[in-house]
Amino acid sequence: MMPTQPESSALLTRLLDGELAALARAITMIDNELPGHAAFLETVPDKPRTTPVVGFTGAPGVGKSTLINAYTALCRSQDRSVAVVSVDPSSPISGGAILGDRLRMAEHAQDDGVYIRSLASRGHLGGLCRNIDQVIRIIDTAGWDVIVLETVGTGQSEVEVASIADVKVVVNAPGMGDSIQAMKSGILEIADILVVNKADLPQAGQTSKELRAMLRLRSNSTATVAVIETVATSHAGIDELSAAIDACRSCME
Ligand SMILES: Nc1nc2c(ncn2[C@@H]2O[C@H](COP(=O)(O)OP(=O)(O)OP(=O)(O)O)[C@@H](O)[C@H]2O)c(=O)[nH]1
Ligand SMILES: [Mg+2]
Repeated sequence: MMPTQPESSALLTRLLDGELAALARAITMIDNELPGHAAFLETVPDKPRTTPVVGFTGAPGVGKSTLINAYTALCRSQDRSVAVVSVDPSSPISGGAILGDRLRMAEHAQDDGVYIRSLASRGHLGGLCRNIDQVIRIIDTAGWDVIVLETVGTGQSEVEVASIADVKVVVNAPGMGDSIQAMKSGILEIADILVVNKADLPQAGQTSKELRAMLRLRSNSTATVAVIETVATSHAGIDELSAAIDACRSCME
């Protein structure tokens, strides 16, 4: 059923009041293009976004969700609210992955200052990109302090999704030729910050060296890209990562 104009503005009022259920409802409407989503979006004030979007992308299993969990904990210790949006490219079969993300973020489950949402990409890149813009606009309108976007960086489409972020963190893990994989899919090209997660593993130093060597080969960029080693499971290196993210943000302002 089409929501009427008063229904749309009631949803907006609840959203502006910070009601989590209203945020969830609005995102579901937009993500699924439910009847009335366009009418609702028309009621949303058209103003420049003020909430920064920090994107974490990288190959499956490098530790993006664990890293986001640790970064979220740091933001919360600074009293910043965090909305996490995970875009899952393989969603029809990955209920398990989403469940896993929830487990990794479980320490924030009781915290009203953390909102976690998984979105399916359903293989429709254009639709996804259009909708994710609107999802981000809604979270910004709702007044969150930080938006974190998790995408699996395995192909060009995910690179495009990641490009929406103001600060792009590309996550790598030691061994497995991940850095080569990253370069092939073009994610190194968009990185503002390179993370070598799982720095507790023996080959981490080698992976950092390889990434720094690759950065030196890039001819089309003068910007310096930080390479930061982290152990997401023990929150090691997260202060440094957060400082690098903040430095990127202040460069943009
Ligand atoms: N040894 C070690 N393991 C880690 C570290 N960070 C994450 N892991 C483990 O790596 C596995 C994958 O972590 P996730 O955070 O789910 O990785 P992801 O990149 O979000 O995975 P997908 O969303 O499936 O692409 C989990 O078993 C984590 O516990 C780390 O710093 N060191
Ligand atoms: Mg994940």
